[in-house]
Amino acid sequence: MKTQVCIIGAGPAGLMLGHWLRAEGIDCVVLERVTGDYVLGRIRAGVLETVTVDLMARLGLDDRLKAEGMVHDGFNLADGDRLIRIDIAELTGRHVVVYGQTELTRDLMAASEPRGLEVIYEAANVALHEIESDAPHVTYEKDGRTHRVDCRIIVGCDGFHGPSRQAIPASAGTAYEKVYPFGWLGILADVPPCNHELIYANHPRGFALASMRSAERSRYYVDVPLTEKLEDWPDERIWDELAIRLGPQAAAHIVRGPSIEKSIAPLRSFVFAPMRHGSLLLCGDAAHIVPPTGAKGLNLAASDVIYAAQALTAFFTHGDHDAIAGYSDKALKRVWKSERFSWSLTKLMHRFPEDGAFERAMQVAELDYIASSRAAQTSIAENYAGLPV
Ligand code: RFL
Ligand code: PHB
Repeated sequence: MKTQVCIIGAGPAGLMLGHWLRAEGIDCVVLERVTGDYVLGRIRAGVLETVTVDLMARLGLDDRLKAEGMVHDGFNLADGDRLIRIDIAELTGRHVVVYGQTELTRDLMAASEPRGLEVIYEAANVALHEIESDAPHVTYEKDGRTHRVDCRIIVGCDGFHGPSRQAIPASAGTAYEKVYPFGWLGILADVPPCNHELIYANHPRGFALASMRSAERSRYYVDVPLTEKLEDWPDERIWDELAIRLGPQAAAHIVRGPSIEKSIAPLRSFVFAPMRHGSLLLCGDAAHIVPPTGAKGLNLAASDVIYAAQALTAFFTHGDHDAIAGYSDKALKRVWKSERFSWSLTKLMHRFPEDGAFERAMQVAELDYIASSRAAQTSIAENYAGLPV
């Protein structure tokens, strides 16, 4: 097969990019390792910045997002009995939208066939070749045969563990990494949320987050040591822990119910720079990971897609090589700011095992400052709502 752009990975980054390129009349194909159902089975992000909402609108795929997405004008930081509300709308004139990554991916998937975006699921052993040349190719196996895709550009949208970043020689870039000593244990349940806005809580027993997917579906998290096993966390233990960590006010409104999904996700900050090598561009989790505390992962994938799509459009329609060359610097500027925000909110809201009384005093002082300063709240609000693209 011959095409202009071969996209690896049909998560949100790969599908958003594929739809944009198709709309520009650029030929592309998307290769995905697993089935569509498997992709939809992953429960991940829940909070969309304006950048992601606007991208779905630009793609003309926001009907359900507009109808079902929940507009949130604020969120809360809890520390003991204190609840600090960050009024995003009042401080920035903006808001975020609660709409699950699963639903966003479903909307992108449903539009693929009608719009002529070719997505090949269950493509095994995807491998990248000659990425330093102007004529790279990708091979994969399906139905017992080896297939080859010849293209001009490869875009790696294949997440943290995919083959794209690994195809870049280690000497051609730098990997920046911080691994945190805990993971988030998440529970999804068909019960009404305990609060109409998100609550991020810092409690002596650890972190907790109350989030949601709809008025009838809740998503909660508690942080746990990386050594914890899922089987040691029956639903009741998670509900008990949430009731303690989220504080008495929220606990009074928690409705318990059976989990429909439960998983532990490790926390990591990671950036690979540059995000381009030869004819290969990286987008989304393939290039960077943030801890989920700022809800930035999916939104960063969206901003990468915008920069990559603009560069590829300029390249294929006007032969603009500089656009491709400039992609990484442009994307990384926004990536690093989201990395900083996610890291700082993680440090503020979690109890690290290595921390002592001094570090805890710093958290209390920072939360005091945030509670009393409009400037501090504005800074948090504008980062949470999303920095400009
Ligand atoms: P994805 O969603 O990981 O999609 C990558 C796709 O590439 C496919 N793939 C391959 N395809 C072909 N050949 C191969 N060899 C391949 N290897 C992998 C995969 O099957 C997959 O379909 O990356 P993308 O598109 O960059 O999107 C990024 C977001 O998914 C991610 O940033 C967020 O979900 C991060 N994240 C969260 N972000 C939030 O903002 N809030 C959250 O609550 C939140 N929770 C999470 C998360 C990420 C998690 N991961 C990665 C384990 C919870 C988890 C568990
Ligand atoms: C979620 O609803 O899954 C969620 C919300 C906010 C975060 C992380 C996860 O910061």
